[in-house]
Amino acid sequence: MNDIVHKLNIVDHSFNRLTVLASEIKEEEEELKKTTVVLKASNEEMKDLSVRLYSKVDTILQEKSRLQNKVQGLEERLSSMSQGLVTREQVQELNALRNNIHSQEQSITELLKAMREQSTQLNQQRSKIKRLEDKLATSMQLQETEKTFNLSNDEAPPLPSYRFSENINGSEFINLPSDCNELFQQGERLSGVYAIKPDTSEPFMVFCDMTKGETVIQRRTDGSIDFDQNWEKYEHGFGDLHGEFWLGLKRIYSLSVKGNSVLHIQLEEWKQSRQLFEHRFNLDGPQSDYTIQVLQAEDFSDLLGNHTDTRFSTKDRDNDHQPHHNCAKDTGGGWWFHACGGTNLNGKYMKSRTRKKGIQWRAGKKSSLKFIQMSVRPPQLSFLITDAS
Ligand SMILES: [Ca+2]
Repeated sequence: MNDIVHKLNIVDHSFNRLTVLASEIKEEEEELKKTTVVLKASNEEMKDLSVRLYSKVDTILQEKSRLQNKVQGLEERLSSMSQGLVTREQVQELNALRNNIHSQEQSITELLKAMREQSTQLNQQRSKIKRLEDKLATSMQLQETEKTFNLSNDEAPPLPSYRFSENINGSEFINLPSDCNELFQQGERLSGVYAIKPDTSEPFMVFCDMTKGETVIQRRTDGSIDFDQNWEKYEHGFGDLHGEFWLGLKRIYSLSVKGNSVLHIQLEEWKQSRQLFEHRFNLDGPQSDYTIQVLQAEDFSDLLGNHTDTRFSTKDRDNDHQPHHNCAKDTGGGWWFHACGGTNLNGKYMKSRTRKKGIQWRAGKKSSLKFIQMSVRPPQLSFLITDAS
């Protein structure tokens, strides 16, 4: 019996051990399962990674091949350019140089752009300076003119002409207006001395009356300038543009060469109101001694109507219609004389009302004048004014 009990115990014990073993085996199996899952996942990852690596390597290899081809091409080109004498270092150097040249080219383009802008600004400043220099030259010449006049009262001073600079060419004058009216059309309204350049003439200085945009050709105000001058003076002009002057036949001709110009005369008798006369005229050139043609003379007859088709006369060039007289010599001052008793706005200036040989302007009436201004403008603005204050 004891033996049976002992054997049963052993079986029981064995059974227990088997149970434990089975349990352990089960646990181990569970763990193996988990490990397998992890390993499977790892494997998948590895596969993916390797695919990606292979792909990357492929790309790198392709890139390498492409670069190799490029380098080879460059080397071939460089070697053909320099007859096979170029080393790899030289190739790199040349490439670096090429990059440098490219960026320098860009810098140069930018510099050129900046330079162009600066050049434009400089040109603007240059023309500003030029205008200021012209103004200065004019004022200096006027001062010289005044000095000349103060030194010698017997001779009328020469009118200032446009001063040429040494370093400028003819194109500089393209911008000068052809007359005061052109300045007026451009909006200039300040009366004063300006440089002009008529189409057929050298540039010269004029006084612009900007009331209507006219170029002043003669002015008498106080008798400070002697108008009893010879042909040479009447042809080239004399006096002071700011005071009394005669612009000169040559210049008056260049201002009216297009024909049908308007001559505007303002007159003021002593203790009388100012009168204005306007009329169209043509002026011939030096070859016919500046013959004047007065057109449509009905309201102008007192002044120049019967002077039409008359050459200009001075004391040393008698072109008047009086065979036994020299009107210019008799009355003083050059003019378009028909007869000696007619109008002469260049006659002797008298500081009184009734004197013979004064500035005669009405035939048969011995009245002298206190103020005269003669100015011209182109024909397109012509209109007739016979009386005004
Ligand atoms: Ca004569």
